[in-house]
Amino acid sequence: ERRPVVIVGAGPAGLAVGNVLRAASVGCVVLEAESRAVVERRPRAGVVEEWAVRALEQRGLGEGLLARAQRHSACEFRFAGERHRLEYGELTGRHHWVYPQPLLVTDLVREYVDVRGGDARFGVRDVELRGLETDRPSVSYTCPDTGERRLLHCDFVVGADGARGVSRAAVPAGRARIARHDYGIGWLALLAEAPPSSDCVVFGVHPNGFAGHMARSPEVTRYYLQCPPGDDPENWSHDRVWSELRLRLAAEGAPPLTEGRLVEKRVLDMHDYVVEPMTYGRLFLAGDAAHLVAPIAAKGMNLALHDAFLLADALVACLDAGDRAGLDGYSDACLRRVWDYQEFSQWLSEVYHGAAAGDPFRAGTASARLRRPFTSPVAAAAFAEQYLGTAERY
Ligand code: RFL
Repeated sequence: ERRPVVIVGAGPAGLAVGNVLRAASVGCVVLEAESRAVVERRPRAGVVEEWAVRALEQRGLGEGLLARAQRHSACEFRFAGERHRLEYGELTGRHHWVYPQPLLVTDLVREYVDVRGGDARFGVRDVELRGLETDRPSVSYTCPDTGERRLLHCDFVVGADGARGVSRAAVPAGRARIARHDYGIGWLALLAEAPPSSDCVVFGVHPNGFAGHMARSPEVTRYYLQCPPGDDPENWSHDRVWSELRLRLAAEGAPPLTEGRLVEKRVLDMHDYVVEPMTYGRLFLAGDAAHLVAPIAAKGMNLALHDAFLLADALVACLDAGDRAGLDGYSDACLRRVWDYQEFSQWLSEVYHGAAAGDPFRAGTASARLRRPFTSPVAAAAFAEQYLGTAERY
């Protein structure tokens, strides 16, 4: 079998690429290790930046999001028993959209498979990439039902198989640099069957550690609690979680938290990596396969979409018109935004975690950093711009 483009991974990155290629009538196939049902249900991100909303809309992929997402225009920091609200919508004229990742992925799968007639093969195993440095790369995999081995010849491979995929590993050592950063902290990521307890995202900065509150839907709220890296989620009983959330998110005049059953409870070890360049021969990495950004500033899915749209346009230009400029500039263009977002996450991490670092000097500087946007309008505007992501390209 032959297809111009093989896409490995049906997450936001792979599906966005597939949709744009289908709209341009470029032949492609998406190979996904999980079933369609699993991919459509995996809870993760929920914050989409305005430029990404516009980019989805321009590609005919924003209908579900625009109909159902909540538009947010402010966030709130709580520290020293006080509430400080940052109206980023007023400061920049731009917003965040809260739309759970499973809903976006469901929209993208439906559009790709059911509307645009795209070829997606779910449940495939043992994906292997070959000949990436030649003009005739190929991808092989095992079929879920028959156990038969299949081979796909192609012109380009899109490695969009996330942090634990095989694409990144197909780049030989010495052909790409992997820059890593470990925050040395954990976050207990929680999903509660409880309505949000605020109309906006809330960040609690407390000597016991960071706590976060993020609406996901009228019925479900995501919470985070800073914890030691590698901590066992079983150490966090229902009562311990809610009493720690109440403590770390306490502030004068704050409405009480609405408790609910915890339907997800996992510890994330907060770390980042960046693969440079994001290409190797005819392999183009996109999304978490190329760069992981700890969920400190809710950037990961946005970066995945940014890569995907750049890459899809570049592939169409190359395959339709023989124009390679987009593919040649792909890695540099993505990495500018990637490093910008990594830097902001690192900056914000100190705001969140400095108070609990056990070091009075760090606690002092973190507190100064935290207060600055609430005392200087210029600092507030700078924060808002980075929090929302630059609108530069879309
Ligand atoms: P994905 O979504 O991981 O999709 C990769 C797909 O590839 C499949 N796969 C394979 N398929 C075939 N063969 C193989 N060998 C394969 N190996 C893997 C996988 O099954 C999967 O379907 O990567 P993609 O598309 O790059 O998208 C990245 C985003 O999912 C990720 O950055 C975000 O979820 C990060 N993130 C957040 N990002 C935001 O922008 N805003 C947020 O609010 C936000 N919150 C979060 C997050 C990530 C979290 N976790 C779980 C780390 C909150 C959490 C808790």
